[in-house]
Amino acid sequence: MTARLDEKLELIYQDVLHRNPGENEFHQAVHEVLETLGPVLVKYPEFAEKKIIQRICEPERQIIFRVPWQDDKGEIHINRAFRVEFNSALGPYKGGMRFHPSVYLGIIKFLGFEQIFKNALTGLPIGGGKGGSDFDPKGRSDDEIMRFCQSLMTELYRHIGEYTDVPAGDIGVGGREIGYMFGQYKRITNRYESGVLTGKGLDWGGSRARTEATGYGTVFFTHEMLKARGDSMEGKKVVVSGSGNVAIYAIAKAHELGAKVIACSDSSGIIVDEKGLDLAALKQIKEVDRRRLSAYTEFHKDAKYVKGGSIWSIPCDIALPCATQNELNANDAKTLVENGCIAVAEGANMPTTPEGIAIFQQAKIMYGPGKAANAGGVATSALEMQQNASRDSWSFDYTQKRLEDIMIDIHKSCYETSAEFGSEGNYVLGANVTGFIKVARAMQSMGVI
Ligand code: NDP
Ligand code: 2IT
Repeated sequence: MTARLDEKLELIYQDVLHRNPGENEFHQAVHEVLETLGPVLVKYPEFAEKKIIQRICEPERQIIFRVPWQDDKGEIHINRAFRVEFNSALGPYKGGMRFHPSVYLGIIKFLGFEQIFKNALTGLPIGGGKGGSDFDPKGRSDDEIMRFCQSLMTELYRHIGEYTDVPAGDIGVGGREIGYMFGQYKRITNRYESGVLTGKGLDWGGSRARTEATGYGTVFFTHEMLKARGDSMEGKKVVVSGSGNVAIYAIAKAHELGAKVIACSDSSGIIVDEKGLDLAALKQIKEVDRRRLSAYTEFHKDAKYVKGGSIWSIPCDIALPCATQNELNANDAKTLVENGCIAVAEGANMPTTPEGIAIFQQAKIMYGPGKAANAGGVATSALEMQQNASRDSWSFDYTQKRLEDIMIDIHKSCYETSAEFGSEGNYVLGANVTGFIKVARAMQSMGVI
């Protein structure tokens, strides 16, 4: 970790380390928030008195369970799944499910912790939670995915509900998986409870613009950062990491706003297309055919595929990390700054290492942390819950406008908070402090629970 904590916060952090051994990503996420809370405790000593931070750092409930399933050959597999119900001060636990072989408790806890503050920033009534499994969906058939989702939901159903905990997608979990999980939930409970999951299909309770929301929201946020400095997305050269749900719709919106995205990636390699990435080809490869990104060169012979390497060595004006945690380190940050990058906004959760963040901040380039910049996904999930509760279905344009307004508001409140606490333009402080104060006030009102 880079910055030092003041004494009181260091004690809290040491306790978190002690109580959660080996959970490095969780430690990192907690440290990053604590680094910015010093001035908040000076202004609001009652939060320290009521031990709000200690309570926020301890999940309300952590569920770990076995998921047995059979592959197409009849072989039995055993995975482990998690749901961490972190904080329900502002509403039912809300956050995605991640299916990736790297998943363990520490990853789910870092994601759940971040989710508390992100969800608070949306201004909508949602608490923070996250779940997932170490299941690897790569190379699995549709039937295998279905059996896995059904087995997972056979345990998870008893812990979730429209007023309790509302899962959604994340890495490895999209519309297909939400469909299989919703089907099993409905079958077990005998309830058509639309609001129990978000990211549903448009024919059965899903919200228009939810698929696009995270990527679109990240670009709306980037645009706001630029506008605050009299600039815009128009004509900017952009690099986006990843090529999944978030990356694809970040690319789409960046193009719509007049920027040119020249590169994206997956965990195997990088595609560089100096003409600007072809969105239709990307969607065909990733969403329809579910292939690897290297297939892009079949569509564009002049595009370059680079196996491995860092995407951040490609010169750009704007960098949008949209793949995974800690994918952008100090060297990458240095290279980006040296190459003239003016803005970084995180579509992914915690993609920049603490050392990378310090370099962006020292260079005084615009840096929008994931909690703020990728909040459009969960915000639109909350809009899906609103539509479900009122048995309504909104148009794409109306939903997108609500999303855009929410991102504008998040940018504004982060900016204003950064100025109020003497660090104008520091969106890390702005996002953490704005989110924290909201949750802390609600917790204080509800007593010691
Ligand atoms: P997808 O599964 O759709 O796509 C993930 C992309 O990131 C893929 O291109 C994948 O490549 C790449 N990736 C994943 N893990 C790694 C890794 N270890 N190293 C390199 N590349 C990797 O997920 P999403 O697009 O939904 O999620 C991307 C990020 O955005 C995550 O951090 C997620 O938490 C965050 N996020 C998602 C939201 C949503 O609504 N979906 C909302 C807010 C944040 P490969 O195929 O090779 O694995
Ligand atoms: O990290 C995130 O905010 C998500 N994966 C989306 C969560 C949600 O409930 O839509």
